[in-house]
Amino acid sequence: MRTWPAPHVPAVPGQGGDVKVVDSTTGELVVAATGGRAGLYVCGITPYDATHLGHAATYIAFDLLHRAWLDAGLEVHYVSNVTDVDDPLLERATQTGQDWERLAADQTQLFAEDMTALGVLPPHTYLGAVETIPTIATTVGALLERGLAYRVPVEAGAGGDRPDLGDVYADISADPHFGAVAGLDHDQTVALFAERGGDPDRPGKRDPLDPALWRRERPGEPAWDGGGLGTGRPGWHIECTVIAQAALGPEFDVQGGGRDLCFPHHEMSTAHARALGGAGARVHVHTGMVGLGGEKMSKSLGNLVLVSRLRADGVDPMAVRLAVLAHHYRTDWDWDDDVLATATARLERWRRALSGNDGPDPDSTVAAVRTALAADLDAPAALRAVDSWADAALSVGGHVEGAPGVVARAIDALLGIRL
Ligand code: 5CA
Ligand code: ZN
Repeated sequence: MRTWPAPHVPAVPGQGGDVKVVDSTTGELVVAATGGRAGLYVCGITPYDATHLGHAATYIAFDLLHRAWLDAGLEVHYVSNVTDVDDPLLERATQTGQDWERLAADQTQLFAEDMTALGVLPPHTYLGAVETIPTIATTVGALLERGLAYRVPVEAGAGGDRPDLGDVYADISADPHFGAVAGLDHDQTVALFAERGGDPDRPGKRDPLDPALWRRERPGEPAWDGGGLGTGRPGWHIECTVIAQAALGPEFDVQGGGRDLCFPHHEMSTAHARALGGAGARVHVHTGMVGLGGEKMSKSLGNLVLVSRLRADGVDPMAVRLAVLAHHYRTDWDWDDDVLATATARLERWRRALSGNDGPDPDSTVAAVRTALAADLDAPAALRAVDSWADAALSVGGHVEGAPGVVARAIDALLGIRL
């Protein structure tokens, strides 16, 4: 999968310290990466509709982590996926009479353009589900061999010329740590599983929560050669497990996504990682949900504010980014015109404050931005620190030569705001 161009990250005097984030598994503030290297897996889009503000907020949140790590001198390996074949994508293509591959390719391209405009650093490894199918099929075969997965008979007409092979499901009862990521009770898990793409009522499963690893060919659905599994397509959770493990190894620092991915997706993908002998992510980080008119913004509800629409309307993407950064990544918040107007005014004010050659001493401002980001990516506090510097620059001014340049570089490198 092709990524988007990497923006330049300017050098800022000094260096950031350890970056701490709240691990959603324990609720505790922990150091996000303990060594000199950091491995980050952020779940990518399912490309059946354009990037909305909720997606943008989630990718901007992890972009802050990426930038804070770089500022702390860490070598970052950022990995992401594109779920370019899955039920919602195929359903949307059928509803709208589009070719599913065309839909996925177009929306993936639009996402790349949106991320470029928003100044999000691209992943170093970026893989689609489709291009990963051979590795996923081999992995599912290995889980079957080890007795950690089982076959479920398919209905008449399914399964191509080998219907006897059946679909393949993971056996969650084989995993004593299942449930460790989200920490939910049984009733909550079954309800969320059904709501978020699972099939608790599928006959033949050992446990209602067992997730699909390999779905056999169905009439009218795309299918690929799965070797001993028979023709079909991969399940969703195993896609992320396999991509993360291939790029980052059996254990890595952070897996991230919106809070709606905590269960079942991250619970299941981590369970699959354990079934493969690894551990998956050491820390799970989840962003709050962005809404519109009091409801979570979602492709299925259709209450979307699209990044591409705002761009087409002439909105400065940096104002969009600043509007997102005005909210802490773990809070739920609503997009509205005021949010954008406030961000636009802030951006103009910053531009004015940064337009001279001299200004107030930048060092304490840069330090305050670093401190805010290191403490659970507190972007609103970082913005307030820049506001204070801008207030001083515009009121009393200052005599430190080159101060605006230093602040501008810090805003660019750490917050991804290019003025
Ligand atoms: N392809 C899978 C992940 S492997 C997927 O969930 N794709 S998605 O397109 O539905 O969502 C992409 C990312 O945006 C996920 O991290 C999801 O949690 C996040 N997201 C979706 N809606 C919102 C929202 N309203 N607010 C914040 N984040 C959101
Ligand atoms: Zn994922």
